[in-house]
Amino acid sequence: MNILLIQPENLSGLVKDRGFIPVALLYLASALRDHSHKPHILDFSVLDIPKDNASRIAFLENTCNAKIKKFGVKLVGINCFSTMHYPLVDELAKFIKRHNPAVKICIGGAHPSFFGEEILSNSEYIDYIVVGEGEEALIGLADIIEKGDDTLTHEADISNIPAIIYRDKNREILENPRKSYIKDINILKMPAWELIDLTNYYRNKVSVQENIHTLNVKRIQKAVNAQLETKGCKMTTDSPDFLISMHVAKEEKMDVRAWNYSYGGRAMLHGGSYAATTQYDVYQYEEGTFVLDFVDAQSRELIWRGIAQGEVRNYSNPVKRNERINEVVRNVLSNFPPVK
Ligand code: B12
Repeated sequence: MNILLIQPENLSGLVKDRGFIPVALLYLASALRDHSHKPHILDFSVLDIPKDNASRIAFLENTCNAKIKKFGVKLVGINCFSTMHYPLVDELAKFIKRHNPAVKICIGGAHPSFFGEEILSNSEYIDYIVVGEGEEALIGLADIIEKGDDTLTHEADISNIPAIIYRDKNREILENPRKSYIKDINILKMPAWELIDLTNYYRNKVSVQENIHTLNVKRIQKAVNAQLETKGCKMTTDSPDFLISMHVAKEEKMDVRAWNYSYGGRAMLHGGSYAATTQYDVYQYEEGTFVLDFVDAQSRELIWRGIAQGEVRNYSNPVKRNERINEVVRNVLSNFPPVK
């Protein structure tokens, strides 16, 4: 059965960055898939939500409804990450029910795990709450809904689902106890990463793999720019000769797709033209590796690469850290430009 899993938009005023990896939904999706269901993820945290309220509501409604219609969805699961997310979750449930009254809505996450009963007492739109780990409960619910809505009124079926809060046919709120927590998390399937586009979650265009403090990225860029200026290259947005992509690997043995710009590597534009050399695709780097790739602006071929290993560390003293960054960058760029 097709199931739509939704992460609400970002908390306004709290979160400036776009995109929170919907870890819970990815785990739930892989569990559902393992039981022959077809999950789809709709992550509003990576979408550009219109600011004006009427347009915002229309956008949320239309986006949900289009997915529900496209996949013939009968069950929607919404992640309620925190208490602050709850108004967004209830609002989404309302928008969905307004156009799809037969669609069942289930929510889970930190807030509903503690306030499930209150939520069902007050919300007209939410049908089920899952308390705590949601894999088994959501699969159980999906299996029942797939058989047809009527079976939901059969208490025998639903009472077998652990850790779920629901209304019976008299609209009385019932809570099934949790049997136990998942004792061996290794039984869980890997999150269904392929259901999202990871590039949507990069921070400030620095990839998840490059995971380094934004300020350090800025310092390194500044140092690179200063070095390149001494070599006669000027930053430009107008017909550049080459692009630069920077990668910093903090953890051991990290794959870095070195110059695929669609991965959002931070590109800076400079003037000056250089000969092409060999092209690389995937690398493994040890902790603290700092890589600067120069890519031909036209052909997108790698023309030069500078690597420093074990050089990127956390310095508590900002002056020392800046000196170190400048030194590392100077060393890396000492052989640039390559001899034609
Ligand atoms: C990692 C984490 C973060 C990361 C999130 C990384 C990411 N995903 O991108 C960061 C650091 C960014 C973060 C930020 C915040 N966090 Co935080 N975070 C956590 C933490 C430690 C783990 C959450 C997690 O990913 N767990 C792993 C997944 C697999 O488990 P899960 O989310 O619980 O999901 C399972 C179940 O809940 C359930 N489930 C979840 N959703 C759904 C949906 C359906 C349909 C179903 C059926 C089941 C279900 O099934 C899932 C799989 O078993 C929790 C504490 C904790 N130990 O849970 C706090 C926690 C969730 N965070 C909390 C808070 C408050 C925040 C912030 C609001 C803090 C702030 N003021 O900025 C922000 C909000 C971020 C946002 N999204 O807007 C609180 C929420 C408490 C509350 N009642 O509000 C928690 C509980 C910490 C705490 N004890 O205070 N957080």
